[in-house]
Amino acid sequence: MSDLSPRAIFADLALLEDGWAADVRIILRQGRISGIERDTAVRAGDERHGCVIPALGNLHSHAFQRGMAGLAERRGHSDDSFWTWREVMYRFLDRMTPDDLHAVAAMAYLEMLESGFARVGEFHYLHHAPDGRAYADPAEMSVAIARAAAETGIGLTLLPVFYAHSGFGALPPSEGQRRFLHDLDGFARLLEGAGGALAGLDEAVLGLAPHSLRAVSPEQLAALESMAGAGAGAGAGPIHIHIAEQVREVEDCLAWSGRRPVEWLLDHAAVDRRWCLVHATHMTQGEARAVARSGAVAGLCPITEANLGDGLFPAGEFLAEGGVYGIGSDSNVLIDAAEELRLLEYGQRLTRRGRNLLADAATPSTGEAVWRRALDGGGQALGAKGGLSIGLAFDALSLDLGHPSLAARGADRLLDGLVFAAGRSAVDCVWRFGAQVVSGGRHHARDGVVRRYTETLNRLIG
Ligand code: NGQ
Ligand code: ZN
Repeated sequence: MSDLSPRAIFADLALLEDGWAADVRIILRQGRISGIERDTAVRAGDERHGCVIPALGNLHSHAFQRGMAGLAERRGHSDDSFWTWREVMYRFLDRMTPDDLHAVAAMAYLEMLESGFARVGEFHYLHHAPDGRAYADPAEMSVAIARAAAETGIGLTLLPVFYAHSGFGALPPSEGQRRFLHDLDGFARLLEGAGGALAGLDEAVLGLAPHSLRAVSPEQLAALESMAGAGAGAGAGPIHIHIAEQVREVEDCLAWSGRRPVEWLLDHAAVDRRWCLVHATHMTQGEARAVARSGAVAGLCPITEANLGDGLFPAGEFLAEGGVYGIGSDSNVLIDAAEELRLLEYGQRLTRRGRNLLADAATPSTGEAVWRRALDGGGQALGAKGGLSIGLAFDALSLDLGHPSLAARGADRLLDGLVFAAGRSAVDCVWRFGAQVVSGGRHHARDGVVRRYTETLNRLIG
């Protein structure tokens, strides 16, 4: 809900699009930034905060998986892997109703906001009823996602997922995948309904997502590309795809086509700035260079990639070529924007045996470098640019400067403190489209959302 009369946030320190500024008045009108004054004085009626920074976009989420966080951390009879985790995940989603999805997604979105994400890219593939049949309204589950976004106030980029096969070569889908499936006509109807589901939300964006090269045939991929609208024209939403996350996926793709997944995609689709390649973990130097040059965003999900044993993204090669990345919370096993960024840098440190590998000469603070890059990449991938500048939605957070990990720090050192030491515990207030939804690190609707979430889980797995 946006307010009609202008109001101002006064920040002793703010991270604006062109860098840090002191004594800043950010003037808000109808959810957006209508003016920015620097080196100015606080005025009566201003809301004052010590340090205000832009909130991030979370470019990859499967909200329902929040409900199984921690439930797949026990050793099974055979070797555990991504693929055995996926079996647990398929069992978890088996009985979820639209109301269950709403309850679980609201919990996930609330935690995203509390950690400093103001928008989510929901890679949404749980479309049909438990028996695999379409609901009377094909977009019923998309409506549940939109309700969770409305309830928590998070910005939504909805990415309805097309899913048809269980492996390369158009293999028939498995029983566990029955709730995900469409033909192209059915998917067109879903997209139409999903567009309607977003109607009441501020600045919602509709894109689409072929699930993975495993789940779509080459012909279907081409059809989806044209459904997404041509080129950079009006209404052309983002296109997201899971790719090259697991070594087995690379091997299966090679066996099927003689090409590696990223290589195959770049040869068969017009990959450009509208695309987000989720994970893109297993790339050769040549592939990393080609993705960087395409302008597509690499959608990195460090916590989930660690949790699932995926491997490490080749950040060195990719960034050397000017590649753009953003971050996503994917399986939502733990929701914390700062911790995603910390793990991204730590993965590089552990394998390359160096430090401050994601910073550069222009931005020597690693905390600031990763925050700003994730802001830009997330905005690009979600079709909604972020940042504190005139005309953009006011999606921002303030830091708790009383937090011990931030003591005696200013400007970029605050971001190093947030990313490397404090994590989400140093987030104080969060605003989305001008509305304050979090104070003192707590979302305003927390009690009710947690209660309903707990009841839902007791029913689903209790
Ligand atoms: C998903 N998640 O669709 O939820 C996938 C697992 C698959 C991640 N890849 C299923 N992290 O890729 O087949
Ligand atoms: Zn995913």
